[in-house]
Amino acid sequence: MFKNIVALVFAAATASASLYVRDTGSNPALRVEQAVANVTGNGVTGSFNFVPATGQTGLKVSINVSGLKQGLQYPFHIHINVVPADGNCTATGGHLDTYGVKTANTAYNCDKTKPLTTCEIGDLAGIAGNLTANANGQATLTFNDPIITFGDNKTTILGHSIVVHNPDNTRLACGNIVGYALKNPSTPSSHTGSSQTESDSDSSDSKSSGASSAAMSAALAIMAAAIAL
Ligand SMILES: [Cu+2]
Repeated sequence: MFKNIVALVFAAATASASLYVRDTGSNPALRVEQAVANVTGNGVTGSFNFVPATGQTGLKVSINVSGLKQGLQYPFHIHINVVPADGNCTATGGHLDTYGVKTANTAYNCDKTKPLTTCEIGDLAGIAGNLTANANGQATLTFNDPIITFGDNKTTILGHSIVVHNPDNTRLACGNIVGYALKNPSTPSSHTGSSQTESDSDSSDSKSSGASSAAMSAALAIMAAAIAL
């Protein structure tokens, strides 16, 4: 069992570059497992990494942005439109607000304890707080957002973009959110539910799928690290 996990983790590590395909849904057999937005603009660069949150709804967001000024507050959001080829952050339009929270509340005040009813879906800084840079001009932040997903039409982050704003709210840097799927999904149970129809077989199925999950997690971590570099 542990030998298998170790072997799978090594396989995942060496094959991670080819394990993933950039995909946002044209092939239903490919399911997005993580998404990344690399933001650039005005000397600022950064990465926003999204993976399913553990043990709760939504996604875990890991942010690392460089080129900021120490101590200042930088808001950041999911904006509706993609960044065009010329990199113009203004072209990304407004914040993702599928449920119309902002238009319904004349005095908008995102309360992170009630995100669904008081926050625009795209108001990530409203839920997690603004980015604040250290002495090296770098800001890191990790949080769970309970609303956003890779799947549901109303809550998906795919097909949108990330914008980091200056403290005065002008647009500083931006990048598109790109989904990544496993190229060869190897465990049918997570896609077809076959583990339920085969429940009278012994427990070896669940063990092997657990090993695959461990390998997948390792591959995702490696992928995230590779993208962050
Ligand atoms: Cu914004």
